[in-house]
Amino acid sequence: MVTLLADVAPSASDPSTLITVGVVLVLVALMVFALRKVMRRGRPPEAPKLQSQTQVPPELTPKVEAPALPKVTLPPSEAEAARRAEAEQARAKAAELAALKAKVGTEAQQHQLRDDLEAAKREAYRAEKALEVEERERKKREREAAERQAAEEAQRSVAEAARVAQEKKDATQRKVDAEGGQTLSAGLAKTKREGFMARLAGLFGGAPRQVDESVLAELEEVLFTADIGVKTASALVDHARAASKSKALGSAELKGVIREEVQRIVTLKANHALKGGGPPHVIMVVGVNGAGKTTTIGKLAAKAQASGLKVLLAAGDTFRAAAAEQLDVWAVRAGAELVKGKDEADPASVIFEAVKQGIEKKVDLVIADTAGRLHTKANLMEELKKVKRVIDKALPGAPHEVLLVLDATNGQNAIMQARQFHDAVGITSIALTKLDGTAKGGVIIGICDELKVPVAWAGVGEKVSDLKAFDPKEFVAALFDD
Ligand SMILES: Nc1nc2c(ncn2[C@@H]2O[C@H](COP(=O)(O)OP(=O)(O)OP(=O)(O)O)[C@@H](O)[C@H]2O)c(=O)[nH]1
Ligand SMILES: [Mg+2]
Repeated sequence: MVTLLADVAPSASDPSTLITVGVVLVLVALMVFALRKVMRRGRPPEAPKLQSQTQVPPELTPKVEAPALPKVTLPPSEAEAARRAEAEQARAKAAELAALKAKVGTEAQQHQLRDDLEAAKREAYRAEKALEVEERERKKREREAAERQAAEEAQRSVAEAARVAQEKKDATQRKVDAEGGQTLSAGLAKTKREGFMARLAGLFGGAPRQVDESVLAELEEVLFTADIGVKTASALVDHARAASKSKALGSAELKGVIREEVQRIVTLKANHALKGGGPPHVIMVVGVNGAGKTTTIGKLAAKAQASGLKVLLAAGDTFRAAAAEQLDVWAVRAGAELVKGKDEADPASVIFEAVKQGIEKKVDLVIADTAGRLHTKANLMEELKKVKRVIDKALPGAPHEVLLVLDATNGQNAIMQARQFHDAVGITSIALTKLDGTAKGGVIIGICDELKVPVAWAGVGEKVSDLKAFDPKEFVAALFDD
């Protein structure tokens, strides 16, 4: 264009030349305008403005959607920094070319610069896209780190909550221990919540109904599937039927009738004093394997020692190698003496020796452990009879108590065991253990009804303080009262 103007300059005063120049200028202007339009149409979209290299752009910080996600800001990676530098360079180059193009005037130079500028802009666009990819990657890493931190924090909170809960539990346990272990009613909670009592409560507690044959049939159905045994169940239903015949009963009154009858059945006189026959007072402890004999002996010894009695334990379970050691642990814990024989020694002779030593040492109480045995094994029951006879030889009139330990979780089978042990050695009292872990506490009713032997002790846990003197009133209240 400069050349063109120079060419026409000499004849500038000629009006036709001036018109020609004017027309040429207008045409050139039009061409430039049209060309720019075409160029703009083919140009890539405006690249976003680049951020400074050192600052993390605010939009890169992770968007916290859930309040639990912490804010995590990571430094740009090496790749991102490199992409950013490239994008800056490309943008600077494009800006430089654009400035240069604005300055120079020849068409050839303009043409060349236009191509260079286009190339530079494309390069800047590419570099910015590459940078965006890196930035997105960083955002992703920031989000992942935030999620990790949130998960760790959640884990810490769960662990903390568990620790606090455990502390509370320990404090409650300490309180329970200080107050003398689990109560009988706490030990019967499962029986009340899940056992036949829960079904009875449904029968007594629903909409008030007149007690008729259909109510009695329901009562029968519940009691027959309970753990109290068929004999006791039918006796209770008969009793309810007789009561409803003598006087019209509502379902709430039926509860009173059953409650009273259960109270009558379980109220049998038991000796909780741990003395009375002696000196010494001798208790022989029997039962099937794992019923809780040794544990109950340990608890009884601790109780007796704490009440000022002098106790001696006889390790009459010579069948299991570890049995004497187990009893020894309890003896040490209770502060009681222990007499044990050699492994596989005759249990009768070990217990004989223990009773003799008990007399010599003037102890108040001798408790003899025996090996667990199946009530159906005749020879083993014979062995028990022999032990009993030999104790009587050591101290005429002893044993003063034969304590049968029954595992409440055995349910009705415990009644069978009780019958057979009773037939063999004449049970005087029963310790019903593991009431805390079962809904079958109703078995007490069946045992008392069928054998007329009192449940003297109730095991409601594994600790020393978890052996309770069985109180019939407390038992009935725990089951029937709201
Ligand atoms: N939860 C609970 N566990 C008990 C109770 N009484 C005893 N146990 C547990 O029952 C298990 C067996 O108790 P032992 O005293 O060894 O029973 P055993 O009748 O002497 O067993 P053998 O000597 O093998 O015939 C032990 O783990 C005791 O801790 C109780 O009242 N409640
Ligand atoms: Mg034992």
